[in-house]
Amino acid sequence: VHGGDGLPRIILTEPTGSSVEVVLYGGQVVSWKNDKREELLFMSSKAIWKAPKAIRGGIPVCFPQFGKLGALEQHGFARNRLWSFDNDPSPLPPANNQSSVDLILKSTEEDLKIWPRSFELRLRISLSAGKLILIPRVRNTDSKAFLFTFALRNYLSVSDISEVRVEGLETLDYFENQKQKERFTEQADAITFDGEVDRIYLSTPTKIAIIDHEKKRTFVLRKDGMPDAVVWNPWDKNAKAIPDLGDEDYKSMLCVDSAAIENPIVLKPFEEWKGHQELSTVSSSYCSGQ
Ligand code: TA6
Repeated sequence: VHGGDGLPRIILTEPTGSSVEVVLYGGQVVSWKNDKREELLFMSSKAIWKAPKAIRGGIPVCFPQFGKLGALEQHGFARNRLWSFDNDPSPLPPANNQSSVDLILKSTEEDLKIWPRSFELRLRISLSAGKLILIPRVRNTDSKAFLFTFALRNYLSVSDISEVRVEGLETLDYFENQKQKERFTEQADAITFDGEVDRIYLSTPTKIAIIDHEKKRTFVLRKDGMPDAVVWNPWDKNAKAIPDLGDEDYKSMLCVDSAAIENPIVLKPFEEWKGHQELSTVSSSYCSGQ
């Protein structure tokens, strides 16, 4: 299916009426709507839907490097490459009532010049009622071991960032603004927002709740194989400096990412790493202790 912006889109639907839209550019989820047809993911009002940059919104894949921590471009190159359909996704049979698509990115000759490691990066995207599951896998197809950092960057759509609370990261250590030198410890009971936040929370629980009071909606993020969680909102000043982000867009977005950053993942030849992320939503009666 072709979207209005010209990029071909894969659309997954399920019987209750929710849907997901995926583009091969970046292997990126760009929309997730619930059964009431409300959009759950943020997409920038100034998003640019073409190379060379990643699309600002949805769920970009950061690989083989998160942030600027290595020699590669910020957040690696997987998010601005054209992925393909994966014809060999056999080890993961789809569960009942799920609609899925399997994508793959393989290193090209060009990629090998900037990151000389041959790999296969797979992403299964599955939709069921109220739930979006992403399963990334990385296979080392090289003759030597390599390591990488990784993140699924979830741009969540929120009604008003000042009214949002994140639970599940309290008392954890974190790095500030991508600087991996000094560790801080979270003191707050829950994270709230009144200015820029750009933190990598380390070794988090597998469940994080993002509570949007105004919308009476809670996102529940469950993750496996990706021990860290990045929380990012640029706030007003930084938002103005990001060309593909509307000046006011920061108010309606929050990134909470599933990530493996502090301890890079090491793969020997022929080994495969697998992660798992599940996003779901519940309405306001949700109690975070449950
Ligand atoms: O959260 C990490 C971070 O690198 C921030 O510092 C901020 O710059 C953001 O990601 C956006 O990165 P991007 O390359 O998508 O503009």
